[in-house]
Amino acid sequence: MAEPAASPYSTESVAFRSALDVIRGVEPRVADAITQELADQREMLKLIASENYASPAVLLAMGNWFSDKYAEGTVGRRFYAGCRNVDTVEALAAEHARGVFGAAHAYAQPHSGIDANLVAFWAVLSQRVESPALAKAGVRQVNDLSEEDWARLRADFGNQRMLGMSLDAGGHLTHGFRPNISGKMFEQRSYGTDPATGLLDYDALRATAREFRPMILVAGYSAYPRLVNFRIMREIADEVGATLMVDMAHFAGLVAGKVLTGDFDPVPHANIVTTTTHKSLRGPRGGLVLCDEELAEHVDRGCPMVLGGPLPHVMAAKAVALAEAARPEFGGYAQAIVDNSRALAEGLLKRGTRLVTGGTDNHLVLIDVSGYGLTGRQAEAALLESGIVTNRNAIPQDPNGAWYTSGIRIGTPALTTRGLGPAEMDEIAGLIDTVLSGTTAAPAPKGGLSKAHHVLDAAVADQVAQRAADLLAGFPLYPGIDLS
Ligand code: DSN
Repeated sequence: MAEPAASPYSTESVAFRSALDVIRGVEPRVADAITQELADQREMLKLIASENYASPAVLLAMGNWFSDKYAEGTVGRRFYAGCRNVDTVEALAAEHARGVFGAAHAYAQPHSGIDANLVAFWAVLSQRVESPALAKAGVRQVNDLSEEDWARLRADFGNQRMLGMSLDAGGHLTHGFRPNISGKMFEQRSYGTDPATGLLDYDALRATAREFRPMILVAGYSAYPRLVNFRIMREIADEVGATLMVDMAHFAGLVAGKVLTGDFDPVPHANIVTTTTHKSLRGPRGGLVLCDEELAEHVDRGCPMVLGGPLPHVMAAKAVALAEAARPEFGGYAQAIVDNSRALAEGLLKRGTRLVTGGTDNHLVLIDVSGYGLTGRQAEAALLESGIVTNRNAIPQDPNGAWYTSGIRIGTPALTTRGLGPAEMDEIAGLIDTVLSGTTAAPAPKGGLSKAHHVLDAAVADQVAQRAADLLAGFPLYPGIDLS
């Protein structure tokens, strides 16, 4: 009998082509959208600092029947029967997370970074507010409290303080700001950066902490291009009796890859660390909490405290991604992210672009586009027209506020995954400068200049977009996947 003909496609191509065929049989428009998304991502010069490209193994680990399982509870202690395989993947995700980050405890259930932060906030409240109240009342659980004690405890939950980095200095909305539930739960105060240097001002932070005496000191950022010294952060937290929580969502990949070590590795210094798994860590979209032994039992109450049922298919993908991050080559990837970020910053600086803090030590660069006479919104739109995907971002003391902004945040995790290096970063810096130099603010209808609209010669945009496409063609995205 003749051997079946070998598939002309790689294993990865066969897997994704087959999956799309199955989906196409039910709702072809979804299959088409998935196919188009790959085409779009292949053509974009993706500089969004919080995005990346997960591996085929991570993507495939998410698309299966684990999606159908309910598994409230923790490993080995579920509220549903039939969870032995979910236990396996959740335990693996936690084991890999502990190994990669050197953490005492890991909780892999949060669905996102916001959820991970909520778990952390309520773990601290459980440890520092609820547990003492239960002990004082001589009961084991909240249901056993008298109505009076329960009312007092509920008031105490809402009467605690948080100190976090200000939004315009690069902090995150979930670090106690009013539009997010964290700002409604906690009385919040912010610390910021030195107006002269743009760098974190630890002396001012210490003074604010001494005066404000927060229960939680939050460190971590989504738009600060420098390192944070977590040893100093812990000293300040200890001095004022605060729990140190670090949100490392943006730089978790740099911690996993051992680029951030010693004082700059949050895990040995913080009481509790949260992260997303999809940014520089390059896993599936999701969250993760790491903590010391004292907080472990409180963190494990995340579901049902603030989380819906865990997503076992995503926990499976987290386990795969963390296994990838444990490999020695991930260290090379993490270092290349920072090398590329520095090259991008240097390429911009030598062309006269203003950067917040004058450079970068991590995966992101924050451009002050006011030097080009633009708002962040205008710059973002002009770059998009030119095939460069970024996001606008407030800069310290931003005169244009959080909507129009004066900044553009760019980051290198995604393009580094594609294999681009410092030479390409220099060229990309040139493309960015060409677009921003060629863009002007459009006149406003009532006179003056618009903050929203811009003018850019279509020929310049087309030329840059073509060069970006040519550059990317040399670094194929998912080279093993052929859907044609
Ligand atoms: N959306 C993420 C970011 O872009 O930084 C964090 O919320």
